[in-house]
Amino acid sequence: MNEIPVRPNNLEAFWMPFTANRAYKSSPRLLARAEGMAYYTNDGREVIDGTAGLWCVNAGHGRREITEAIQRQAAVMDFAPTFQLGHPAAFQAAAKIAEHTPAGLDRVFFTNSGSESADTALKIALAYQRARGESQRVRLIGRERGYHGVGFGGLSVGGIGANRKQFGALLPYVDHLPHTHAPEHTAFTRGQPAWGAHLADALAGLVALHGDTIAAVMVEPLAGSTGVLVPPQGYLERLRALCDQHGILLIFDEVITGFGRLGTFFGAERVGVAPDIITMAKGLTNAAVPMGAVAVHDRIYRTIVDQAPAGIELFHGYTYSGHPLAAAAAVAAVDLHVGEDLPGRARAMEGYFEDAAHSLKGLPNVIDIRNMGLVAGIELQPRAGKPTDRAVRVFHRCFDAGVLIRTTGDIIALSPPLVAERSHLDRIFGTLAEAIRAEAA
Ligand code: PXG
Repeated sequence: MNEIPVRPNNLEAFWMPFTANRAYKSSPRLLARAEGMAYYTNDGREVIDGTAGLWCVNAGHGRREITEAIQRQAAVMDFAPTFQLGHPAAFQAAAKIAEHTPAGLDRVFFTNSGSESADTALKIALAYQRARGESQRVRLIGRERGYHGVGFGGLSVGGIGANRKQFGALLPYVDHLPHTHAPEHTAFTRGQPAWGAHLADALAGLVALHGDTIAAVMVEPLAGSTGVLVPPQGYLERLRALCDQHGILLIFDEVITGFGRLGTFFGAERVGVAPDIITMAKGLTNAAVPMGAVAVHDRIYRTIVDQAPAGIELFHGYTYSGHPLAAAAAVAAVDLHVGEDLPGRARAMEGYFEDAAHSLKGLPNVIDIRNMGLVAGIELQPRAGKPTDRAVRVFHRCFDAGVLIRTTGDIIALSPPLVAERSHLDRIFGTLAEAIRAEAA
């Protein structure tokens, strides 16, 4: 059997994603092993995982239930097409997911990532509008600072300038709502800020501009990778009402907020707003095998499928849609979420987590702290003329002290596995506080 190399001797061939390749390769940090709440580096150091990998290992690392399900499935059947054929695990996984989606969203399309889920959801929205005789609805609305992955659809609807600027004009017929980041009104709010519901009214402005040509609006209920933007009270409700009023589909990108992160199975439940379509990935398999999915309202499925002529109803899909290993992992992951009530654990830990996050108030350069569920954003004053530098240095200090955090711009994002105990949170926030202090010294 081939051993996994602990110390690769050639770092050049792997063009690393979203990475400063030159800086990384001149001073690499390698992870070798993971278990429970921790990673272990290739030189054997423990690093407490304050970010659930990349917001995805919600049930904690190395869950035997998931690993064994994958092993069993690999031994029985490595691959089976889901184009015109099928296999039991994919149907089982879809049915299990549908048990936890908001009422009606019980048709599940499988993808391999959050990016593919975003593009799939947008395509389904367009196909739906066309199938119901509204083929003029070709416009897709996103939001500034939204992140929906890196495919052309999700990137176009997404609103992160840095991610877009290298790639030309992107999709036509896309427009954006304003973002909801407003520390001048909401700094140090616990949970959903009272200020900002009116920002949703920008959708009415876009309807005035574009008339009945809008197919769908896609937003993250809580925006994660853009720096933890918690939805203002009433904001998502207003978006929902405007979508209903104007025949527009509402898509929630729940790639981060799905699978317990906000203390409910999906974020929709926590915020009390039901979208028409939900995209997911990450926690769906606890990240043990890549998989994404799109949960679609039955009405949309029936409109596209039942009204189509005999034959293929939706010309879309991936070789690996519902891949047996991923489907087996998803079934096991959903079972873990239910069996261990991971959303309930997150809910029970939220108060302690919130207090710990807000205990950083008053530390040097901390200009905002925001939180919801087991997500916290800690915003630092950027260093003059050197944006991101302060946060990156805090990241390195934490990593060297045995805690993994995530930074975006000068915002630190924390999203520990939902199995975190108080002692882990103490260590994560204690180490972070030290690092922020040391960086100011
Ligand atoms: N939607 C949302 C809301 C996401 O957060 C994607 C789509 C894309 O998923 P894939 O599987 O294609 O990467 C994401 C991914 C970070 C970070 O540090 C966040 C993501 C990915 C990598 C890093 O915030 N989110």
